Amino acid sequence: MKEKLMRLQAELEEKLSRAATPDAVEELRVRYLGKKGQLTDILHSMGSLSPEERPVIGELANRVRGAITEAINQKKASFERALRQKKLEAETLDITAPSEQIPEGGRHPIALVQEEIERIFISMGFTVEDGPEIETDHYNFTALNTPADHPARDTQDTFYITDDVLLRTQTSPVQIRVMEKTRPPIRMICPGRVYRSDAVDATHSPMFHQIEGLVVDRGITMGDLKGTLDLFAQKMFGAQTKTRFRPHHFPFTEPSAEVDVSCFVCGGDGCSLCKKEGWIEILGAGMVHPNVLRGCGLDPEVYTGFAFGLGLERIVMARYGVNDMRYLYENDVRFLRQFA
Ligand code: 2NM
Repeated sequence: MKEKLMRLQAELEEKLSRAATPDAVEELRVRYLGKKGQLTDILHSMGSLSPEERPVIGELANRVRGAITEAINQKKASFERALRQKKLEAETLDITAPSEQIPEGGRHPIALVQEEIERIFISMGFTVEDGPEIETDHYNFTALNTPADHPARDTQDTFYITDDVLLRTQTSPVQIRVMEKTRPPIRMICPGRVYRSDAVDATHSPMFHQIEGLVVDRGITMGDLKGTLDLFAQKMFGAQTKTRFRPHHFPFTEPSAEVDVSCFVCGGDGCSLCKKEGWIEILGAGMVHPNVLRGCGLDPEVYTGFAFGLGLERIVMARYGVNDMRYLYENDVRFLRQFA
């Protein structure tokens, strides 16, 4: 029986040395140490031994079991070590390797022009304000002296959410909100998105961007309006730029004007940009209507003001020679890259 045990150990150690996988080791463990394993068989047959032999063989059997268990565990551990080593090698990180090229974004041309205009007015002491794009009928129309039968109020022209709530058609409601809660002097511009029920084509979009301006104080005159817009036009389009005021009508200003700037391409001689006119229409403006001031709690006998509005898309298109407004919204990188 002693030889049997020694042979068993030698056999196991030999087989273990040739085991190539963790599964093969596990198979050996079951075969030698399992409930129906070979060592268990030998231990079961110990009943046939003499009382003198039993403790000696018993002790030997225990030592053999210990040795076999240890050999199997070590073999298993060596597989685990090898697997771990392989994993670590596969995960090796070269922190000195150059990174992949990260594509760099750029400003959208509308944002570029908006910020340029903001900087010009900030330099003249204006604040930049914003407000909700979803407005009430009161702020978008009534407070702006726009009568009930005015075409701008029609569902054909304005996106209504309810009878009373709508998408703002201009940014002037922001100015109403500022006049309601702050005392003059007020010098502000409000850039932002506005919405009109227009079909999309090369020059129309149901959403576009405006910047409106407002100055209210004692003694503000049409001369202040002209001086301010002249300076703006010169800073925006070049020192030689002239402005031209043509009489117009807006419900919220009186008098009102459309304002042209001399063409910054041809200087007024006539070219394809200005359609041989020499002038480009970019602004609407006027003296704030007394009804508007009064509605905001400002006495028109004490305070006067001027206001103006411009469409950003039109300026972007003229400035960069974009002939179709849809390019500004499609976000095709081949278009956008040109402004990066
Ligand atoms: C324009 C043209 C003329 C304007 C008027 C006001 C307010 F709130 F003071 F009444 N805000 N903006 C105005 C005046 C806007 O856009 C073409």
